[in-house]
Amino acid sequence: MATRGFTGRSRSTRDPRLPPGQYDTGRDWPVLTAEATPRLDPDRWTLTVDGIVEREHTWTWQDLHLLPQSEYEGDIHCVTTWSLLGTSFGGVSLDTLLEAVAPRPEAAYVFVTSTTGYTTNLPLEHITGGKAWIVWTHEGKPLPREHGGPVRLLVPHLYFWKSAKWVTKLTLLEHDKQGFWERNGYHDLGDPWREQRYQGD
Ligand SMILES: Nc1nc2c(c(=O)[nH]1)N[C@H]1C(S)=C(S)[C@@H](COP(=O)(O)O)O[C@H]1N2
Ligand SMILES: [Mo]
Repeated sequence: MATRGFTGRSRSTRDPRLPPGQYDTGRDWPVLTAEATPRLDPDRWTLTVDGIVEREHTWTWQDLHLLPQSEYEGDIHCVTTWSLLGTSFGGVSLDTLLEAVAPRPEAAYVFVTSTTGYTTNLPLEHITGGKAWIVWTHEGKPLPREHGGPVRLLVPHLYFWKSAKWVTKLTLLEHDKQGFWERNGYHDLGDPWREQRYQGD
């Protein structure tokens, strides 16, 4: 009886912010990097949005800071099963950048590239409508280098491998094109609430 009572209680106290199969990492934010961590000079770094757009555009670090700033407050979920709950990031909404380039109607996917060559892919509708950001602060402080500083992509409603660190280019495409982890078996969308960890999930 005691065991059943305990089981029932732990189930009912599971944090509703945790998607299935995830655990709360507490205050600890793990680092997951496939390549060597680059040392980027923000004054030489640029962000380009190109592909199927009316007018491709490149922003410098300074350009980005002149745009309306936007904050995300919420959770992030890594496919290796940790979630970091109730955290915050600051930067610009991707809606602001996409407004400037004006995606053409055929644009349906985005292929994301980091300065290191890391890549990932997302449906365009998953980075519009207040769902994705280019961020350079975490909890009000500059984004640490190992977490993608100076600048990373943040798409918190999908597994965190979509949130490319040291992002430098977003290319809008008509057809989906797999990135680094997707080619290695990870899911093309990666919705943590549907546990889309691997191709076929
Ligand atoms: N450039 C780059 N971005 C990346 C990765 C990477 O290896 N390289 N790993 C991804 C994965 S699998 C995760 S879980 C998160 C980890 O971000 P963090 O190290 O800041 O926790 O970054 C994603 N973005
Ligand atoms: Mo990850």
